[in-house]
Amino acid sequence: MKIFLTCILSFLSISQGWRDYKVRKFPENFMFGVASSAYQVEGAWNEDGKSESIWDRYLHNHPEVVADGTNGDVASDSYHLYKRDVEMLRELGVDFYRFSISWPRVLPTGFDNEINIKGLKYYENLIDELLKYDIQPMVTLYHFDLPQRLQELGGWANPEIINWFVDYAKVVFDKLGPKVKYWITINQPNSICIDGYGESMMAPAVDSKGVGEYLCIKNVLLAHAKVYRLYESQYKTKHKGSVGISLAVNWIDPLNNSTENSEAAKKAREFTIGLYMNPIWSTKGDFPALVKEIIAKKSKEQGFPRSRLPKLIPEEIKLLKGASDFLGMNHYTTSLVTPSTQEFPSPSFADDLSVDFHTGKDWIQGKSPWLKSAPYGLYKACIHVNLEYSYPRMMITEHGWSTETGLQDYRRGAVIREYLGALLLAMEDGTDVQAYTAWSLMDNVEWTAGVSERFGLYEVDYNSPIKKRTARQSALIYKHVIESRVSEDGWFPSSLNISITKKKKAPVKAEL
Ligand code: PNW
Repeated sequence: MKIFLTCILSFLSISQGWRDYKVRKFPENFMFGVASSAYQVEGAWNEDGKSESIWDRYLHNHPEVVADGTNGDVASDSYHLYKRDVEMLRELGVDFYRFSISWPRVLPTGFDNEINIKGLKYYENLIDELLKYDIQPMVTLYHFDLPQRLQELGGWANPEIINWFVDYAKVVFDKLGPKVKYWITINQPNSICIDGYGESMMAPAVDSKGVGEYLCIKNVLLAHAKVYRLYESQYKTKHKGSVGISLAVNWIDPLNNSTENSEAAKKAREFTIGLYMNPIWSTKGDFPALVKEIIAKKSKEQGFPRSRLPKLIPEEIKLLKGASDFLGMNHYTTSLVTPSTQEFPSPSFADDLSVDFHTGKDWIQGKSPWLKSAPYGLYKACIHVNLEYSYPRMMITEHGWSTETGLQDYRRGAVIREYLGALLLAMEDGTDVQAYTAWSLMDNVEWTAGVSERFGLYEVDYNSPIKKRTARQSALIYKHVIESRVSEDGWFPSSLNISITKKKKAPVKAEL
């Protein structure tokens, strides 16, 4: 009888694309962490010698762009309350804490001619407090808060920023390097460049649509690569750390399997993932051929003398290729696309991309308009990256869910567990993932959404003078996951129906 049932079940699982039921566990050396970023939690925007960042300037001058008029002047006040933050990390039992360094806190002029010792000391104190409790720091050098002084010189659109970023990284590596094993150079180039220089959704809100985004992307990637090479040649042997970059790798599927929609999805993946991954992880290097072709063609039609996407010269291609010890994957959501029927401003990134985004029928909606839960998307994103880029080492450096205020956040806990379930399946199928990071440790200033969208495992009471932090239900769920190393035992990707056709390397164990 038992054998009979097993046969039926396996038949069902194969025919439905389901996986066998078993408890899947994260390996012992897998690391669980949580993340935050300087502007979003620190506050103390002008204390102890810190200078103005582009976010200070933007939200001071334009409070109207923020949903609830808040800004990061005080935020969660982590600059003063970091010991409480470490207490929370200990409660959760995380292996590491991903936080970012504020460039204008460390180098008030933006340059390394003047080092703000007090600013550096803050990060040293935080790191010491973490290490005291055996929590590894994972340090992001740049999470959106450029010194305003450098913006006045063009910010990420000026190629000189590559040198400025290297100078800044040197200061940080010299001071904090011996204590840090995991470095992220830059967080989400797409937010910096597309949203900051095209769509005006993020600081510096420079509207240079169709041109500035691509200058920025090239400079961001080269700045990352130069800092990677700096660490590799001057610090790696003595500090024994690794350096990666965090990219937004959301999943994109066609709305249905029509040829046009499938092509639109492929194009959208090249514009949102390939544009950043190709130069570092593809065997050929360079920007994706399809992206180069589309932008060159449109630029010509628009009367530009050359492509708006700058070229990468052979030395740059060489510098970029392989310039990362791991891929930091920030994964939040999935979208379905069709070729666009809209008129976009021309030139613009949106026009170059020309797809319309849709959402799946039964996908649950987060508080943020762009956020829907579709755990299978994380699985597919991992498999895509494996097949396109030969199984890179990865860390999930962000994944999270937004809600209203309130401690009963059942959905956040459920979403984290479901996504971890998907991750376990991707790992079973050969994905080399070393870490998962929940965004975020606590509520924080969600850029122009202010504090109207809460991402925290801990709620922050912004009205309380001590910015009281209280564990939400999801904090307890995540703590349990970390302790047991088991996620949603019963999570099956029932909506998953893909076949792995291109196998490049051995570790694929199971096929769907
Ligand atoms: C990330 N999307 O941004 C950032 O790294 C964080 O600073 C931010 O607070 C967090 O995720 C939540 O938003 C994203 O549209 C912004 O898919 C947009 C998307 C994803 C991540």
